[in-house]
Amino acid sequence: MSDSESKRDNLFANPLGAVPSFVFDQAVVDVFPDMISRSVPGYETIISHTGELAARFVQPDTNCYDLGCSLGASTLAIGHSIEGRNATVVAVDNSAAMLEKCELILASDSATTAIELVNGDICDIDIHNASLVVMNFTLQFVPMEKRPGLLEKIYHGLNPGGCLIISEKLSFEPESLNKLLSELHHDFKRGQGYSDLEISQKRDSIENVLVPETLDTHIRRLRTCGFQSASPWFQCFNFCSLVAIK
Ligand code: GEK
Repeated sequence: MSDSESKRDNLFANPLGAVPSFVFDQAVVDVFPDMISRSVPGYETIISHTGELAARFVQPDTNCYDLGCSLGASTLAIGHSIEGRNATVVAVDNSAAMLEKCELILASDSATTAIELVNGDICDIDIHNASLVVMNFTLQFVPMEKRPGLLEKIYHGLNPGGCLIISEKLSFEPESLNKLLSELHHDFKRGQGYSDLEISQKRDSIENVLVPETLDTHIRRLRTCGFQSASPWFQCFNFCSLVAIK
């Protein structure tokens, strides 16, 4: 199996009894591409358009940040889109297992853009001279009380006109709407071959680990930070990608 291929995700296929809280460990790394593409509706679309947004926004001699890079899907989409601009992609993740495999995947890729891998917490790293910051499905894992400070740091690290992409699972109000969009997501997962047991055990495992917020909360917080504009550019069921411009 090559580094870019992934095993089928069957981590929740058998009854687990007490379901452990979800962590980004080696078992998840081994199935990650299969897991995320069968769990997140629109994942491939969001990754490829991340590259297109990078092509529009990344300026010569600046930095791009991929926060929560996992195996580098967004990093590579950006890297391929901005070749020849003398820009650097800084790819950050706090899972050592993810970064180890990410490094192998990047090493076997043809992208010539400079990529710096950082093993660290995105709440602690320095962000500066950025024309693009991407958080594809990462903010939802950051403790709620750290989210405003992280977004303020990103805002200050972006150059004027710079772009932030945030992709997230959303929650909805009222609860009836939340239930509908969540059921549509579970129908999507069933269509991708996940069983009811897998869907319910995964849901239990990410409870309190992945904490979604409403679209309104995201937009208001971005505007409070000072972003000139912020809007969803993609949504499928309860998954959304937003773009915010400084
Ligand atoms: C993709 N963006 O393929 N600091 C650093 N990394 C973190 C933190 C943190 N505080 N919290 C979580 N992570 C990728 C997918 S996955 C999304 C991103 C998912 C990392 C975590 O280790 C994991 O690799 C990633 O964020 C989230 O487009 O699995 O749903």
